[in-house]
Amino acid sequence: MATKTKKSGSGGETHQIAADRTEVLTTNQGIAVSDNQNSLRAGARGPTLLEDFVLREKIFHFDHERIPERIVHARGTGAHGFFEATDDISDLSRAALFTKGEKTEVFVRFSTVAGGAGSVDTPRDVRGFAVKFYTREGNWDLVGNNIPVFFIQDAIKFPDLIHSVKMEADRAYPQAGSAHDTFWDFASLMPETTHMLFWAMSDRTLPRSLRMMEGFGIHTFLLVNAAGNASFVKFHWKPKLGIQSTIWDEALKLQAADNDYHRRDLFEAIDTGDFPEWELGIQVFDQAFADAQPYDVLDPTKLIPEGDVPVRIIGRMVLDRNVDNFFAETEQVAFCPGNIVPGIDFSNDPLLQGRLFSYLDTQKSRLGTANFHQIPVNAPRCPMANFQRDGMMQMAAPKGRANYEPNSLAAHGEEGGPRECPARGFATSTAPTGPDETGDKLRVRSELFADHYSQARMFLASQTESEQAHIASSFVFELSKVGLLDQVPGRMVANLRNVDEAFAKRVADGLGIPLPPKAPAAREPVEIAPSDALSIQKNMKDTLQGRAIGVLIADGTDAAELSTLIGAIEKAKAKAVIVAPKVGGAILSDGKVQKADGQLAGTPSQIFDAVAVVLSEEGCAALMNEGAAVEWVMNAFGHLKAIGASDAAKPLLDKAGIEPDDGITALDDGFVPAAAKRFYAREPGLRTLA
Ligand code: HDE
Repeated sequence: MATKTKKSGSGGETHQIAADRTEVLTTNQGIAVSDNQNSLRAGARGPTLLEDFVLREKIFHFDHERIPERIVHARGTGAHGFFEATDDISDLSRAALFTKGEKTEVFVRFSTVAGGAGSVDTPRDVRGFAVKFYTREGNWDLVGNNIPVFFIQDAIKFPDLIHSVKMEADRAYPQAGSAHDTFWDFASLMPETTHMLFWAMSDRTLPRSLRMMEGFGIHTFLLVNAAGNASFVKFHWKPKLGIQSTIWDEALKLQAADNDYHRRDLFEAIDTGDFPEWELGIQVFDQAFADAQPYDVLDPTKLIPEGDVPVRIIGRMVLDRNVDNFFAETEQVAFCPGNIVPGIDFSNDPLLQGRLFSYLDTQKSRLGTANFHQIPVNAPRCPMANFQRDGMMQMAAPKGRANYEPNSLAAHGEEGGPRECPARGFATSTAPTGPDETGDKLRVRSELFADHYSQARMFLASQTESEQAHIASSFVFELSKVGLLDQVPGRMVANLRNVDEAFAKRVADGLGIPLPPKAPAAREPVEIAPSDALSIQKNMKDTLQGRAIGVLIADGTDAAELSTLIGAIEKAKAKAVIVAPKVGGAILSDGKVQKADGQLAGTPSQIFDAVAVVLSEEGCAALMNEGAAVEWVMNAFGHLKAIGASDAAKPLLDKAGIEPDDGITALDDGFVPAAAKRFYAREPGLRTLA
């Protein structure tokens, strides 16, 4: 080996040797391992020797493979992509990433909030939507959620909120869910949670796919232009595939079918080139608008209705690359709302202000070092230079003596290091920050923060009848899981009376409790006009793109009928997933074997957006006694999905209790358009909703 090495000094030789050995298993010190099956022992039946450095190093490293999971948002999944600015907003912001046509690399992590890293993907929960933009002026982290408001108004309540919603302290359950005593105890004592509770109890917390949910920056931020003028801004992500949610019964069954439903969906979409895409929108407004509203724009439990300030689209984000390594990238990515670039600034939202401390702090605890910014997924893509030095796991080896500033080392012919740059640097804006910054030092909130109900009422009034029924039923379900604290459901309903009397009565009736006296409101609610933008059902896209259709076949299935159907599904840019009693497949009418993508017993219909049952008489007869086949059809019907069926499949549909409606079609041209919809009108005939 040495003979092949170019003699360019000892350093060059070292690298050459290392490169030659990439095929050889080595220890972390680069020493070749001769046997990776047996540890070193004194005789075949003797004790293992302490001197076995190969064994010791391997076990030592394994013992330390885990880092603390995130205290919230522990379960998540991430992907790489890019952001492209599509509109010129230089009048509003000087940020380079918003220059029309500019493309910026991004890393996105989606998450649930309450569950641990090993919990499931589909509980009723808020979803995190965190985006790291590696801009040419440094990293900007927009760390948002899929809901535009939050539970609390002040960072000081965050530990209480999270303690109450996570598994209970003594019994360590429930995992990943809010349907338990301590959460509702806290929520019912904190009327400021009311607006967010309505969102949380809606189908927003049951997204069909991470690719089909909206994202929000939640807080009011500032955009600052080159002249230093600031405007208020709210950030929105709008999914290209439209918003789509599941329903509660479906979400429960999804947990049984596939714990990894969302991460699998995202990974597979990117892997097959069906890249998820969102538009970035902004709502921009000024101080005069802010002053005229019946709510405070610094209050994170309030949104700005889109009817008052329309969302202007300024860019698009595409996720086009899966991670190479989950731990190195998704687990080690460190988002900090404090990472901001010139042209964007913080508002005085008291929740945001608290976050600016928390995220930097938590990274030290999770990643173990102040040098976490050197981990590749966190490192800026633009040059960085400063006088920060040393610390655990320092990977850089800065040369020279310049580790302080000011210095005059350059005058001595040495490297003096970087200098501040007022023209390019981040400068906190002088613009609207509120009138009270010179006031007394007080632990108080601004007056309008006391209105806890007006926007909850607006949200409820913006929903379809079916959505309102889902929200009422979720309140009933969750409060029915409150066990020992029997004062809690009544206290919650007493708060709900401030939002809507009929709704509160509905929840009380669903719980079978008397309507309690109305809770006194800290501030009387006002009427705010409903907004269609707040409803999922009013905004769903009739599209099959990005969706999956389950196609049930058995021996004897008509080959031509099947191939026409698959062609139509694929033409609509959806995935046809063949399901058969055996994964080896079924023998079709033409005698050929059609392999299945999933075995019936392990591929229930809840994982699909619509189903087709393509059976011959013989195949249907065989499936009539198959519980999984009857459930397959029954659940698709119960989850309000379209069912396309061949004539011969009718007995199976009858056995599953399927009643004809617009969603039950033949396998003709009617199926694909129906499959793009959900049939909410079917629901009242199927289950009792509150
Ligand atoms: Fe977070 N939050 N949060 N949060 N949050 C974290 O940071 C915190 C809040 C959000 O995929 C933690 O790195 C405080 C609002 C997302 O890695 C921690 C407060 C919103 C993620 C933390 C809030 C969020 C986090 C845990 C109240 C929506 C996951 C691990 C002042 C706008 C990011 C970590 C990822 C993660 C603190 C409130 C979104 C502990 C103190 C409001 C999407 O720092």
